[in-house]
Amino acid sequence: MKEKDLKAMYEAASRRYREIGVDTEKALEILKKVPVSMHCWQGDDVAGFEATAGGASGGILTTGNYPGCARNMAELRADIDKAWSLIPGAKRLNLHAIYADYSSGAVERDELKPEHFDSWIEWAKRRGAGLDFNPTFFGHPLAASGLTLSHPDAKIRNFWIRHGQACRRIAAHMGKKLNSCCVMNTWIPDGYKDIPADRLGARKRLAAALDTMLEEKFPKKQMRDAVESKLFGIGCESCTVGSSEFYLGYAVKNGLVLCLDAGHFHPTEVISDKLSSVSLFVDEILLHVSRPVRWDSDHVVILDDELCAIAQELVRGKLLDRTHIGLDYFDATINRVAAWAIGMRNMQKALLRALLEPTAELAAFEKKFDFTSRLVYLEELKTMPFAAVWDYYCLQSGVPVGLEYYAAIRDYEQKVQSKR
Ligand code: RNT
Ligand code: ZN
Repeated sequence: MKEKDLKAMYEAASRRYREIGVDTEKALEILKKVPVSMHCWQGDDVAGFEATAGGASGGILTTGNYPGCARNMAELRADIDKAWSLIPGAKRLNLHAIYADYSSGAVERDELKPEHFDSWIEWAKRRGAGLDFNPTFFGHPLAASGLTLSHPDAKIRNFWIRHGQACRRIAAHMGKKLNSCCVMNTWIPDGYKDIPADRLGARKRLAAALDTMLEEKFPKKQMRDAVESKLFGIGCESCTVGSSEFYLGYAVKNGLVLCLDAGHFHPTEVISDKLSSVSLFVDEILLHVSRPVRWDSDHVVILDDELCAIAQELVRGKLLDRTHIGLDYFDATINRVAAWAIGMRNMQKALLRALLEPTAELAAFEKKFDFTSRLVYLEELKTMPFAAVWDYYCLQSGVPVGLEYYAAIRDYEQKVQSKR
């Protein structure tokens, strides 16, 4: 579509929104500054760069064998760059420990040093992006039993504690070097397939291990710790040691960031409804925006009702300043750069839609028990010319508008990915 037409459509849309008291320019100003942290692991099916790639385990798995998967650091970086050229707005990159730069030689996970991420830090600096980080408590022989930080054998438990400690130092280093707080998220796969005899014992061990792992203090400007709960995983259906209650309690007690993964609750529970509650008891929230289909399947994030509801809660509850938005899914049945671009663009579309609501008016209707007006407005909002504002935003941000971004991916697939 011609630039002139896109602009004209935007002007008309802007007038429509003004009629209901919404300033599209203001919405775009806010949107531009909300960073979304893109998960590096969609690019290579959670394989990482360790010599003996363990891949995902502990209840998470990537399915599919779409050709063109990134096989090394250079390819992964090239793919991220391609994806980022198609995504408007502020971006961060979310790394896992297994994506260390091992060019100076292999090391065990408990021996990882900040230096192993210097080339990523340089990479991020050149792109003006921040980094987030995750210790990797899966895909390793010492995680094969299904227990890591809650393992009854102190030798194994301590290995994982040392890994966590090493990762916290790396996260602080990233935050310091990039002058942007690095959120380090701890997720462990620990759990039991069948009914355990001592749930409490395992949870006591996890709490004590986390206490040790978190002993070293770092300035909040450099790094913050987040903890991520889960309901169940394949192979640990009966008990997950790091349950929702466990980590909510642990985060509140220890002043940590609470991570809410959209796929980690009972299928009829939604994290959009949890944001306002937890925001009263933790100062910051980390989101793992994902799409569970019947289970924690980690499908590509689409612009569905729950995604819009999450964004609405962030905007309506004024939570954008204290929520770190990250994506977490892995689909190997489609082009992996497309998987990133689709999810990242959708997250931003959802935020834009939420920012284009007359938030105060809607709340005022509700306060007066005028539920009719509330419903009429909410329904009419769904067919307001949101797309024209989004297209204009892409144009303004110098990224392809509409289906044009797919043309760029097809071209990249043909010239680069298909040759791998
Ligand atoms: C697993 C968790 C976790 C992982 C990533 C790779 O169920 O969601 O966040 O997906 O750390
Ligand atoms: Zn997650």
